[in-house]
Amino acid sequence: MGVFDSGHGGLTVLRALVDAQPRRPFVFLGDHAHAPYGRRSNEDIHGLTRAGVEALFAQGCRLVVVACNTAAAVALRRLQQEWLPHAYPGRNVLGVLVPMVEAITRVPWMVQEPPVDRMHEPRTVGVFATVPTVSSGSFPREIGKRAPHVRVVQQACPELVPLIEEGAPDAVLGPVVRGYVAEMLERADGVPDAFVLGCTHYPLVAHLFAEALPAGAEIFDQPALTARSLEHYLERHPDYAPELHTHPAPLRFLTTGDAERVGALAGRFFGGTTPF
Ligand code: DGN
Repeated sequence: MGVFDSGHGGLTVLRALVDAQPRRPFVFLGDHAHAPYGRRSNEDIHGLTRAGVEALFAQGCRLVVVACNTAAAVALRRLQQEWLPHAYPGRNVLGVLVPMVEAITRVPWMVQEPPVDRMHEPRTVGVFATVPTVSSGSFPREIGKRAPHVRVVQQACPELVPLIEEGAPDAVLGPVVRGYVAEMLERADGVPDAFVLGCTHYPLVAHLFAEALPAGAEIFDQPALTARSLEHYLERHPDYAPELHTHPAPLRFLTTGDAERVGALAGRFFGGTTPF
């Protein structure tokens, strides 16, 4: 099974996938030569994502998880609708955004309409993400399809991905995260009921978000939710599932960038050795 990301971030998702399904073989491809996607145009993101998925198909993967919110938000729908059915029938591409949205909208208070006397106080979800993910409107659109009465407040965090990639310490990242949280709370005009860390890099600073958000805030964890959703998908579509190995399956790590430089940073995201 293939896992594609613009860079390192998807390794947080791969970690959860491997933990949940250790006997399935995974091939990871990071498009480090073109990362970060957060600074690119939609056309660029679309073309690069398609090339990455195609490279994983060429490795024999029948199913590819686009483990990048930016790529999934901007490119996935078009790839699934306009490209895949005629270019690669019998193969599929999944994202990380819909599993998250499905998990959020399964929470009972999200799916029920608020009582008539509280209609003026809609439930609110706060989404932190990259600039292209926010501009794509994918989170509000997908949440709106399933829970139309829920209000979505988005906060773009353009500085976070470059700082996390550089390995900036908490002393630098903390104030940046607090700044974005403050902007979000001001825009939300009240405290949202739940928060989404809608970027694969943010699990690395989840503790800083938890410190900056009001005590007890509910934060949805994307890697774990994606892993659960993929398990359910493979139960329903066993044709896409690669064969289970009897022991922990081999993992392969590929990059379009400089393997040595990428390998040096990747362990922090994956939480284990990553021989690129
Ligand atoms: N992996 C991207 C995401 O989840 O949005 C962040 C990195 C990037 O290329 N901007």
